[in-house]
Amino acid sequence: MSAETSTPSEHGASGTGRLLIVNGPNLNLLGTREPGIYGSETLEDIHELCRSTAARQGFAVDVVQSNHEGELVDAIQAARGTAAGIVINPAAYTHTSVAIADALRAVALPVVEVHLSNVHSREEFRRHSFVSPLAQAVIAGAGVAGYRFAIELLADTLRS
Ligand code: DHK
Repeated sequence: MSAETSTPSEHGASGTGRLLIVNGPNLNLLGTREPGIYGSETLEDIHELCRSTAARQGFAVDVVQSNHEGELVDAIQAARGTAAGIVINPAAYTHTSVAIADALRAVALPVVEVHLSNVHSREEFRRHSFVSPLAQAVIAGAGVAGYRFAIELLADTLRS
């Protein structure tokens, strides 16, 4: 698993000013992985976009990417008490993981689900998401900008 933390935001270290950005399997390969579908930006480009977007909104981010379902569950569980909201691209686990959906339900934080590609224009199996029923919003097909939209939406929600 790779995880990083950005500098604390103006909301201080209480945890209320932090967002958790979760990326699932194979997203570590972005930049070289099927660029016609997933674009040419790397995971680090996405992390940087998340940091700068969140900073403009007065939030800090913790980012995690893992190819392992249990590590993603652990990261989501750990967000209870440390994050105010979650942006998640569960990648292939979107379509298979009851465990990730249950972890998101358990922490009961606002969630925005992001997909780089338009999952509804692809194979049939990508149309079902275990996460969507508990997400505040689902952004698919906007490429890396989807992460920006998701953070802006979460920040709006958390301020209101
Ligand atoms: C990423 C993946 O790795 C796929 O398994 C999903 C998602 C779609 C995306 O578009 O970001 O089906």
